[in-house]
Parts: sequence; structure tokens; C-alpha cells
Amino acid sequence: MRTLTKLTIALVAVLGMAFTAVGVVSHAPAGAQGAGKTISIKDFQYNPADMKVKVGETVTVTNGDSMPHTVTAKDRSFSVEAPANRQANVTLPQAGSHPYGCTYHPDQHNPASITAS
Ligand SMILES: [Cu+2]
Repeated sequence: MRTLTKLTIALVAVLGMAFTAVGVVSHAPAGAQGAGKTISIKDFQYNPADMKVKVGETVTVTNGDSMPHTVTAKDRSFSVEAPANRQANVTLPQAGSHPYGCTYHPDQHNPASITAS
């Protein structure tokens, strides 16, 4: 029984470290500077609401709210989740005008779109 308990504790510790490592790699703290274009989300508002990019360009999504949001194309050509007070990157794979929204709060964000050319 003592051995099983030790194994359980070790397993929990390893899993905890693994999740921590994934979080660090995937999402830089909000406020870290990216080289490209940025969409900021604060109080459910996408800013800027309209953006022009090149196909294949990476856009940084910075979430300043205390809850996660997504930038998800209505046509599903791209989607990314920005955790609370974190940022994430998304790449635009298709040319065209792509209205997008948040899958968690479909009716609470301002209308927004990205046009890729
Ligand atoms: Cu949202």
C-alpha cells in the first residue's frame, strides 16, 4: 500500500510537470512581443475588428481577459484558443475575407474579420 501511494504521488508529479511544460511552450505570457500582427482581446472586444494579412502570415492573439477566448473563422479555415491572460498564434491558410468569432461566447464579442490575400 505504501508503495502504491508513492507511485501515485510520483505519477501525479510527472503529469503536473508535463502539463506545465506544454503550457509554457504553447502560450507565451500576454505582453510578450511578437514580430507580426496582433489581435488584442479585452472585455470581449476584438481589436482591431478588421485586419488584412498575407496568406500564410501568422497573427498573434493576445487575451487580456480573465477567461479564455478563441479566434475561430466562421468558415472554420482557422481557429486558435487564447487562454486567460495569455497569447497564442494562428496562421491564415486561405485567401479571402474570414469573419470570425469566439466559440465560447458566440454572441458576446464584437463582429470581426481577417482578410487574407
Ligand atoms: Cu470569448
